[in-house]
Amino acid sequence: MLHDHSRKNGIVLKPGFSPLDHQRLAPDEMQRRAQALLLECQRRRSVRHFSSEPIPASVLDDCIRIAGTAPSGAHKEPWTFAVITDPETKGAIRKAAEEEERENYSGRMNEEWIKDLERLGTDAEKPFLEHAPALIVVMRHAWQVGAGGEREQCYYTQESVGIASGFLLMALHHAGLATLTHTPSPMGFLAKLLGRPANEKPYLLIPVGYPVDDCQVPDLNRKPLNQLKV
Ligand code: IYR
Repeated sequence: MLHDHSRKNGIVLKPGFSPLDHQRLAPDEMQRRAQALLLECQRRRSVRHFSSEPIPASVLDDCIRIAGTAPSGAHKEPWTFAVITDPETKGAIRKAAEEEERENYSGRMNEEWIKDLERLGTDAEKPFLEHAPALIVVMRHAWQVGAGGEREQCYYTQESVGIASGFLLMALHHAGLATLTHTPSPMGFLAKLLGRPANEKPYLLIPVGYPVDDCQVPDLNRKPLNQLKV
């Protein structure tokens, strides 16, 4: 019934709904924006050599806010972002990650995997975990705890947290910061070290900072459109 509904800008609104704030762009402006973002994204690379120069905390905060705009199953927002800047915790993370990685490189990863990593020049040493001024551990909420302490379901958490992580990487790059998507494996030690509640599972570890001045990255090509679009 009409009298149940509110009116805004002449539009009858369903309860609990608001008008979409959509910006309709002219085609040439659409093209200009898509091109500009493409050029920016083409410059993004995974960086493994960070300067220890500090980064502005408020920039990091805004990038985390951007990650928080990602869509999520039933809008549960099944994520938190643990930011680590203190040297002791970074040192402890490096030590624990390197212990796991030594196992990985000396047997847990098979021959094909080791061979696939050759061109990246990686090994079990992870100095960037101490050099980068900030580490962000993306935490995936397998479930959540309601106001009354009851367990609440979350949905499509892998997809949701993956999308939020993509937003975060893009935001940090756009703000002029370098990142690495690091997945020390297994990541259980992070949950323990960070003292997060049992529903939060470490998903991705992202060192953030400025690259060292003489930073080099492996020569990689990206798939052209005719292999991306099928
Ligand atoms: N986690 C290890 C190995 C590693 C695995 C993949 I897949 C990479 O793309 C890069 C590294 C490490 O961090 O060295």
